[in-house]
Amino acid sequence: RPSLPVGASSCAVNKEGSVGERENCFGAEKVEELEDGDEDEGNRKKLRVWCRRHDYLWESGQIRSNSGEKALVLLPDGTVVTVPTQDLLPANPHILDEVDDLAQLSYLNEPSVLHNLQYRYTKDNIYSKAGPVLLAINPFKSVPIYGDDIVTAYRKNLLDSPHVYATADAAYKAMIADEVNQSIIISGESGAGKTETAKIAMQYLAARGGGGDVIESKVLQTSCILEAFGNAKTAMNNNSSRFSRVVQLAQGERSYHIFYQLCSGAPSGLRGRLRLRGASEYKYLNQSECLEIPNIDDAQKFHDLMEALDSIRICKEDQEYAFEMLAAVLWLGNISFVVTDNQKHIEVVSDEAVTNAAGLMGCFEQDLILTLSTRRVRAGKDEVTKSLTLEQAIATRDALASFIYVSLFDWLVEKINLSLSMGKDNMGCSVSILDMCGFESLKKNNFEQFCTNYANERLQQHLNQHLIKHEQEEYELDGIDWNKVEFEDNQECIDLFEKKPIGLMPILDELSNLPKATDLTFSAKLKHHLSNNRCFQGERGGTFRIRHHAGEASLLVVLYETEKFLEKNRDQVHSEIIELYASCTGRLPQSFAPLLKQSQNLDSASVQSEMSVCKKQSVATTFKGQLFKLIQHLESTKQHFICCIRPNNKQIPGAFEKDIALRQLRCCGILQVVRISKSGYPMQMTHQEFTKRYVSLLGETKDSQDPLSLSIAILQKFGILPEMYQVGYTKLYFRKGQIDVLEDVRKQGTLELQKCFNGRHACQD
Ligand code: AD9
Ligand code: MG
Repeated sequence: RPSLPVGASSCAVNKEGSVGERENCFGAEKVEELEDGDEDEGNRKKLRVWCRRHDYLWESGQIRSNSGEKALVLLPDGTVVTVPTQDLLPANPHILDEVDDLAQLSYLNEPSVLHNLQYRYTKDNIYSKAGPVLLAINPFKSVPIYGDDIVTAYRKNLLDSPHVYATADAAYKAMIADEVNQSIIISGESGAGKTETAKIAMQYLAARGGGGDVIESKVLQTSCILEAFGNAKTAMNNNSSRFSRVVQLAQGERSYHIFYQLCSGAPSGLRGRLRLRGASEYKYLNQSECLEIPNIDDAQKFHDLMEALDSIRICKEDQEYAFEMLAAVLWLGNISFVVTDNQKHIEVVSDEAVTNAAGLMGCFEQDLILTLSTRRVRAGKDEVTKSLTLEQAIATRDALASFIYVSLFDWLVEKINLSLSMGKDNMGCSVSILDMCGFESLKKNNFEQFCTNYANERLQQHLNQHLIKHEQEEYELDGIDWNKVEFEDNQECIDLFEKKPIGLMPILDELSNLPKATDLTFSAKLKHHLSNNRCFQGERGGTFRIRHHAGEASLLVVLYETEKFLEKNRDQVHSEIIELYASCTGRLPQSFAPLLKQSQNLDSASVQSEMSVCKKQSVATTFKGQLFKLIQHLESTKQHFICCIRPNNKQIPGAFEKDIALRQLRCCGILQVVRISKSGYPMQMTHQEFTKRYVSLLGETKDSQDPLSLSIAILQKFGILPEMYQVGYTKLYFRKGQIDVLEDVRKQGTLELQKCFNGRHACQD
């Protein structure tokens, strides 16, 4: 029987799955007292192990001999290598290669988990369970595991292998049974598959709960519309859920799909009315030298979009108004300026861009020109008109374009919600699906990535707290026996963003309020105040780095450039822009009257001496507030988790790169989640809840009996083994599947089952 010495403080997860004392990161297990019945060579048993060859590369092998500190290992290619024993980890027998829940692995360590997931992935088993979490590994190709037949199979419990359908089904059933709102939280980096997963979940819920084809198809069509207006091609994902990219694009990326779809798909009548050209003729679209996405037909997509808009009953007139606004945005981008008077003044070049933009918006050309080139300024009691600098004029033009796009998007969402709720009573319970823009680390990262990555840190913290921290804290507080699973959470990184007064966001807001502050003074201030922070590294020349998903295992160092951080965070909308938009005769501007009014009220309270701008909360602070509300909502629901993994950075099928997958698994603390699930108690009820639910199964009871003794009596009567549950101060904690038998008896309540059970009980006795 081979045995290897172990480090002083180590201990292992044994084959029964009990957890040792020290497991603070992946791979804390050591090869110890292992016996492998899987392979037999005569009488000599060979121990299957993983041996670390490079940082992430683990190779499988068999131990030939070991001398304590080192072992001779036979590799699959026939070579025998000497490996220090600290670089060895136990491997699972082959029979476990394909288990669909990582909790079923005997040995839970990095290489074993990766091996299992990769093995399954190569067989197109893209879904696996990690305890309570569904892991979804992006196949980057179509896999035949969706559609009506499979929906039906899950609905009828004919299939129960891990699947988004299974998760959606669990949420749906729990909503009906418990009358509690549910949520499905989908996390993962950019391109990991969140939006696709959300659509698959919607497809299932629409089929189950729609009550008719109409609502089902409407719900599904909304994705097509929201993606056209809210998704864009990025370096990481050709269909990335993004925000704020109307006026500036990084090289190789695209603006929102809808612009390209409109340019290539609009029928000739519409083209004429919108004075539309090809995408390559618009500056907002041609600046990034990327107009097309391989294998995507924008014209066809436009056709699909029109069908989707029809199906959710957005009338043709409204559709046309929306397209007018899109064309107005594109023409605005083509408006240019000339500098006159020794660089002091600018003038708007009077060309077709101005004419077309004004025409489409429904305002006078002269009004548009004035808004883009001048500003009213207070001088004492009087108001004078001042010419803008070139930089200010460009910023005003871009702000107007962004403002129109945001208004359009909000209008669209409102229309969709109206259409979906039509004639329906919305008082019932709900299943919410959370899909948001995923973590990004590009060559150049800016304010957008800053906000997106912050949101992902917050969501990650929520997941960690829910799945790792709270669960264990509860066990401890309720006084049950528990070996703690250690986990280094990302609080440090969250603090770096939020901590007042010297976190990234408070400093950003402070400088955004100072008219003279620049992106360079911002980065200098960050460097000055945050140099000692483990997650931060200030640099020269307006850049800084953040170590995301903080922790020793963190590999995610992202470089941010502060250029335009302050401007984007301020997102100033001058009162002239709002006035101009409100004066437009277009239907869309008109339907924004309430929003505009609100902005103007804010504005009148804050006319500044230099320029009149709408003083409002900064973008980062507003975003943070929305995020908090979102998390609060999630906490008020029963939560289901799906973690999407991107197996490679090239968006190609069949390539499972272990280091890339591993980093994402580490960030989500997947191994810790599985460990807790394996040795934890997924089913919990207070003594009172338990008694209320099952006391009738006892037959006669005495009034004087308290909930705890009643609970124990029920457990004993039904033969639930003591090692399968624990009694806390307030709750009872059950291992997986332990109360199923009680549920069966309770549900069916038949004498026969009771008799049958009594028989089994007698047998056990
Ligand atoms: V982002 O944070 O919005 O940038 P997501 O949403 O995580 O990102 P998305 O769902 O858009 O990623 O998936 C990226 C691409 O992967 C899709 O366009 C599909 O080509 C591919 N994908 C993802 N999931 C599946 C799937 N279950 N089946 C087939 C998939 N292809
Ligand atoms: Mg997405």
